[in-house]
Amino acid sequence: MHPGVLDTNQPYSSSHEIWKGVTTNHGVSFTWTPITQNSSRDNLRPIVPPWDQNHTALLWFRATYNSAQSIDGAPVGLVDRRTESFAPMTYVDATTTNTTLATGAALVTGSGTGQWHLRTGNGNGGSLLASADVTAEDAPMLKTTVSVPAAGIYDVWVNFWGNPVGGADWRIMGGLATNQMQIFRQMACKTVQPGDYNSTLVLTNTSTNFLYQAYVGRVTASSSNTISVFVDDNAITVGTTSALAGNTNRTWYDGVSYAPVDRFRITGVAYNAGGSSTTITWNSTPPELSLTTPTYTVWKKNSLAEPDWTVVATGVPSGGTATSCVDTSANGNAAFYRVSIL
Ligand SMILES: [Ca+2]
Ligand SMILES: [Ca+2]
Repeated sequence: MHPGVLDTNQPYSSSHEIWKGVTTNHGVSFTWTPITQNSSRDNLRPIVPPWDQNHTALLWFRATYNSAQSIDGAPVGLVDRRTESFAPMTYVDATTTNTTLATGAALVTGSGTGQWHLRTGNGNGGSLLASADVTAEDAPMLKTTVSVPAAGIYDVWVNFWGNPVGGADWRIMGGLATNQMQIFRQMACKTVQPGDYNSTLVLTNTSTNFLYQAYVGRVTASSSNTISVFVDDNAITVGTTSALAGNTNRTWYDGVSYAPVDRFRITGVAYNAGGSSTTITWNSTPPELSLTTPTYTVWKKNSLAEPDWTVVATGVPSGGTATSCVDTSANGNAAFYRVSIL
């Protein structure tokens, strides 16, 4: 999926990017929008495996492809579920109040080797938890516990900082359980996009380092309405020696993000008596966050006993996280509506 022109939005390099092409005339022409952009590594070999009409996955790998025998890369992907709608992400800063050692012991920051350092003047909330940022070390695993608005299902991310220039390989480990820790490197993760959040975040310091997000999974919050996330540095050794590496593979842990998993559903129906119309509103996925650019069809029955649904509107594009349609045939009598994705 390449538009046939070189991407001109490249602050770091002319990396390979992935584009979405939409055709309405069987391939005579396409409208291209970027799936990836401003990448510091190449995005290669996209595939869309067969799934079903309500699910689409796009998988590829981000890599420096030196040769067929020498690749430094990571498999990444996006999953579209039409039964779910996008909800804005909430950021929670990691502090010594909501973060302890994974053992439950208090987090005591300091300058000692093997200890998390409170690095002030960077990140959100005015500080970061840093490890291996100067000297090689292995700081203990952390546990951050955040409160969510209600019991339910949430997608969860760890936010860390990275430097996309060559030679830097900042990373973090994260997971929802101590035995499910994954390594996340900035080169394979997405930079935080301000439009995805319900608050304003610090995204960069002097355009050198950037805030990244690492998806750690989906969790069902209990009735106590808390989510626990485990975080660690990634203490790696230099080559085949047992000496730990530092600096270039540092960890800067900033906080945790979550977003409720909301079902695709009608969220509001309002009858406007003066204008003899009804406004139907549903939650939707913003077009820029969708792999498939869905459009919606609104249907109506005046009685559930009627054999067929009547189309009120079709081809309605997503208006963002919420989309509305006005039924101008409303007459004040009872009506039933449904919305479908095409
Ligand atoms: Ca560690
Ligand atoms: Ca912070």
